[in-house]
Amino acid sequence: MRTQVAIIGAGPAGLLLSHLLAVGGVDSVVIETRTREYVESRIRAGILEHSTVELLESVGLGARLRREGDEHRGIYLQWPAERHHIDFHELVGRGVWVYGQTEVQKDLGQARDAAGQQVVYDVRDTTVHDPAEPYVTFTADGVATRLDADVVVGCDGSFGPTRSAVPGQTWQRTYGYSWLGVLAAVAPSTDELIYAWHPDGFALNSMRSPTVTRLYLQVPAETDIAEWSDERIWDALATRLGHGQDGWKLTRGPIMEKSVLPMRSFVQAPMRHGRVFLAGDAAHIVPPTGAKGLNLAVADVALLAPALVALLREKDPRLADEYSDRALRRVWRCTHFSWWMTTMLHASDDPFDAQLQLSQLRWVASSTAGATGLAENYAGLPIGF
Ligand code: RFL
Ligand code: PHB
Repeated sequence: MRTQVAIIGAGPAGLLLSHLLAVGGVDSVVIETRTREYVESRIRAGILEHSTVELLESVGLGARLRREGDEHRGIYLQWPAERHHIDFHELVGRGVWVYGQTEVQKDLGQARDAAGQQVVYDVRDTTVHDPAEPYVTFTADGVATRLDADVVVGCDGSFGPTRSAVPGQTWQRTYGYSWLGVLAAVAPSTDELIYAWHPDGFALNSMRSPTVTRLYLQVPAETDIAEWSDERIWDALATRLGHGQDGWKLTRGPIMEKSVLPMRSFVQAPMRHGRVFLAGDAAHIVPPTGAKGLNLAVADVALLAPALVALLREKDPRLADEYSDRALRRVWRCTHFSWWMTTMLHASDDPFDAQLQLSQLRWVASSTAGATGLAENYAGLPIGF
C-alpha cells in the first residue's frame, strides 16, 4: 500500500488529522489496533475548549456538538463550607463545551466514512521503519502488510510504538494518587462542573448529558476498584462535594461504569524525527485535572495538518520544521496548568501543603487577577499560542 501520510492511531488526533489533511488535498491511511466499536465507546474526556470547538466547526464537525453539547460559562471551585463560581465568560470572554470524547470520536468516524477515508481497525504488530524514507508494517486480518508513505504520524497515544521511533529528551512527573471515575445514570446535581478540595481528597462533579453524570474521586495510586462499592463511592462523593451544605444535594443513581485512572505528566521533545512526527498523547500526557489532554491533541494536529499540506503539496518545509517548537510551546503551557490545578486541589499528607492550597484557592476565588489566570488557561489559549 502507498499513501502520502500514514497515520498510526484512530483516536481523536489521528482521525482529525486525516480529516484536516483531506480538506487540504492530502491523502492518508489510518491504522488502529482496536476495533471501531471499542474506540467509539471508550469513556474519556468531556470538556472542549473554545478554540477546539471553533476548529471542529470550521471543518464541518460542529453540527451535533452545537445541538447536543452544553456550553458552560465557567466552573465552581470549592473547599469545605465555601463554593465559588469562576465565570470564564466575564473574565476572558469565552467558555467551554461539555461534549464527550465518545461523541467527538463518532462525529469524526462518520465524517471520515462520508469521505471514503481508509481506516484499518484491529491491526497487530505495528512497526515504524526508516525515518528518512518511512514505511509502516502491520498485520491486518492475518495478512502482513507494508504501507509506504511520504510522512508517518504517530497519533498512537501514551502506549503506542511511534514514540520510541523518535529519539529525544523526556520529562515526567508521577503523582502519588489516582482518580476513581464513575459514570452514573442520573441527572447532574449541578449546572456547571464542581472542582472540590477536601481533606479526604479531591472530588469532581462533571456530566455528559441531562441524564448522565460523570464523577471523580482522588484515591491512592494503585487502588483496587474492588475496594470501592457503589455505596462507598456515593458516600465519599457526598462528603467531599458538600451534600447538605447550603441546601445543595448530590443525587445518587445507578453506576454504569467505574475505573481507576493513573495520573502523570509526560513530555517528549522534539515531536519529530526526519519524516516521522508525533501528535497528541503519543508525545505528551497531562493529568486530567485541567481537562487539557484532548484539547492539546486537537491543537497539535491543527498545527501539523497545514504544515504537512505545505510540505507535500508545495514542497515547502518551513511549517513542518517549525511544528515541534510551536506545538511544544502550548504543550508546556498546558503541562504547567494541569500540574498547577492538580497540586492545588489534591490532598497530600503534608499539613503545610494543605494550608498553601487553601490560601491559593482563596486567592483564585476572590481576586480578579487570580481568577483570570485560571479562566484564560481553562477556557484555552488560541491555537498557535
Ligand atoms: P488516544 O485517544 O489514546 O488515541 C490513540 C489511538 O492509538 C491507538 N494505538 C495504535 N494504533 C495502531 N497501532 C498501534 N501499535 C497502536 N497503539 C495504540 C490506540 O488504540 C488509540 O485508539 O490519543 P489521542 O488521539 O492523542 O487523544 C488524546 C486523548 O484521548 C486524551 O488526551 C484525553 O482523553 C485525555 N483526557 C481529557 N482530555 C481533555 O481534554 N479533557 C478532559 O476532560 C479529559 N478527561 C482524559 C479525561 C483522559 C482520561 N483517560 C482515561 C486517559 C478523562 C480520562 C478518564
Ligand atoms: C470529564 O468530564 O470527564 C472531565 C471533566 C473535567 C476534567 C476532567 C474530566 O478536568
